[in-house]
Amino acid sequence: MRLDTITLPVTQYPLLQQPSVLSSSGGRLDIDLTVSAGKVQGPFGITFNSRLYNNAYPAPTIRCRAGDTVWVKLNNVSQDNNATRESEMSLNELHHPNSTNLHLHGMHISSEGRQENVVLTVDPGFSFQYVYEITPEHHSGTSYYHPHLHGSTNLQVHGLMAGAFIVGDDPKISPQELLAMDDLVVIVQGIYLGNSEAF
Ligand SMILES: [Cu+2]
Repeated sequence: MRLDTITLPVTQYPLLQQPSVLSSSGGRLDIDLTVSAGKVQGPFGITFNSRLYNNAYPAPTIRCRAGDTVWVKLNNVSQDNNATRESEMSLNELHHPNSTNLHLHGMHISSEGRQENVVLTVDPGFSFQYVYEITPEHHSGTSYYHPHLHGSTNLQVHGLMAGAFIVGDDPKISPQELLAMDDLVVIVQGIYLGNSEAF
């Protein structure tokens, strides 16, 4: 099999842009994530309407340390759901496209109450205050956050609702060489542009 080399005109593409960063200080971070309709301008002249966190893609990077408490108020200001056929839909079929919730993918935290609770629903017009207690023993590393409401997860994640969630290295136990390095965030997402009927 022969693999052709495709040469893309590099100058047409901007350098890697970093999402904005929301960092904890003094053991605490208190932020708002607002979900609303927004326009995505992708490569190759592709533009489409989607749902975004804080009208940005990738969404802002959330940065904290082990032992922190992270308050995230999720505000859903999307339009009402189209109620058509929703009562007939099963759990994992596409339904309630503008309802959402928040999942911290890769984090080791409680799945109850106001923490990593993916059975919560935040409907359009409502807010929910998440409070994540990051244990002092939590590993450092890069995780990510995204919606996890069954029925709308696929639509929303593939519409570019995702952001990095970084637990920074512990300065007491990490080599200086690592602490001196910057974190560059790259989020790779598949974009679904199929016909989604009324949604
Ligand atoms: Cu996930």
